[in-house]
Amino acid sequence: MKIKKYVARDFKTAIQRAKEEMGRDAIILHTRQVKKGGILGLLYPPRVEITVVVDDKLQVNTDRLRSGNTTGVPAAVKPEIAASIDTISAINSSENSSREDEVLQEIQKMKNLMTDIKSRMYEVEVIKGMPEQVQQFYETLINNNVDRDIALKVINSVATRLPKDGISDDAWARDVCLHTLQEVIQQVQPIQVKAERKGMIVFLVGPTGVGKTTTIAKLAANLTFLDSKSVALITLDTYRVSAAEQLRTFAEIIGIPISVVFTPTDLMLAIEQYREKDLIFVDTAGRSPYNSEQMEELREFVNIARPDETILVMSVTTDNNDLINIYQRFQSIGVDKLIFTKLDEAYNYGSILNALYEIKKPIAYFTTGQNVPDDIEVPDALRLAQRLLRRDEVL
Ligand SMILES: Nc1nc2c(ncn2[C@@H]2O[C@H](COP(=O)(O)OP(=O)(O)OP(=O)(O)O)[C@@H](O)[C@H]2O)c(=O)[nH]1
Ligand SMILES: [Mg+2]
Repeated sequence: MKIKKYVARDFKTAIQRAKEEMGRDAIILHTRQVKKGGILGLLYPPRVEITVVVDDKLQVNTDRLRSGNTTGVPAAVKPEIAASIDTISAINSSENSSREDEVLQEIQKMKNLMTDIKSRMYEVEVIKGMPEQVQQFYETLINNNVDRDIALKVINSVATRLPKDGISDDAWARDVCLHTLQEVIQQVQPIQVKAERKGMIVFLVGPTGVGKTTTIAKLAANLTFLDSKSVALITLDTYRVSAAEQLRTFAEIIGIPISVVFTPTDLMLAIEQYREKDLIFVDTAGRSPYNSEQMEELREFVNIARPDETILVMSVTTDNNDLINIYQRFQSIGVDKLIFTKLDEAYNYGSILNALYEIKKPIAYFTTGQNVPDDIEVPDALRLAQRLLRRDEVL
């Protein structure tokens, strides 16, 4: 039996040395930190000491130890410290590797930050080279909550459309910018009721509380009274009694029929019943886009009804990235158009542009307040573009 102590700066070095001298079968009996005493202790960092043993008999015992049989382990070798050098090295290196992971993550963060700074510097350079008016557009867009990358793309496009040798006409530059913004906004497509098509089905889907039911009431009232269309309502929102009651009250005031539906079969029957109406609105319960069970249930209703239009309703008070996440979740059930609600509660309309830049679906309506049926409008792309270029805070 050979016992030896190794002192080193750190555990890894001590083990390495022990392994070289005593071989891989060596067993660590004991480890401790050693510090020089007295005043010198303050000057020197602590070191580690490991006590290592090589013994044939002990090797057999540790083998037993590894297979779970601790009988026969010599009293001097406490089971908890009798581990082979290789095991300790493995533990030690796994500790190291998690630390390495942390370091790598930090490096990645730094890299991302550098890329971000570089792209910002590039952005500043690009913008500096642009005409004064265009630089102002950029600032205004950012102040209106337009995403930096999107604002940069917009003004890049504006700059390429303006003459290189400077622009004297502010109004012209502004028109070019408005036109570019309208291209991002793309199409506006309110619901078109076709005379020859009866029983058109329109689903309104979306997260909770965004204004689906209120919007259906506004649309149903306007289509009934202003456009003389025959409208019926179906609600799938059977989770809460008050929800069905809310729509029933609207239906009674407008004087149109309503069905409360619990199952896909009931839905088919209700649709059949309203076959001769111009338009059937289907109100759905607010869904958390992250609740896959709720989404699955909604998908079942959509699959069986095969709506002519599925409109996703989202509030502009929702965070930019959330709007895109919500769309991505609902996209799986099929989304044809968008309605943005609560424009009256938004400080600016940048989030609409940001969402449309990614989503690329037509907008059907904006809603601008709680009043039924007045607070709804067909979006005007030019007006939205003008609002995005307004420099004052008031919308
Ligand atoms: N400020 C403002 N409030 C609105 C607008 N549209 C709806 N609301 C309000 O938002 C709240 C929720 O409206 P609902 O129509 O019940 O919303 P919902 O999407 O049907 O809600 P759930 O069925 O619970 O998912 C109500 O207080 C509405 O009056 C709007 O354009 N502006
Ligand atoms: Mg509702």
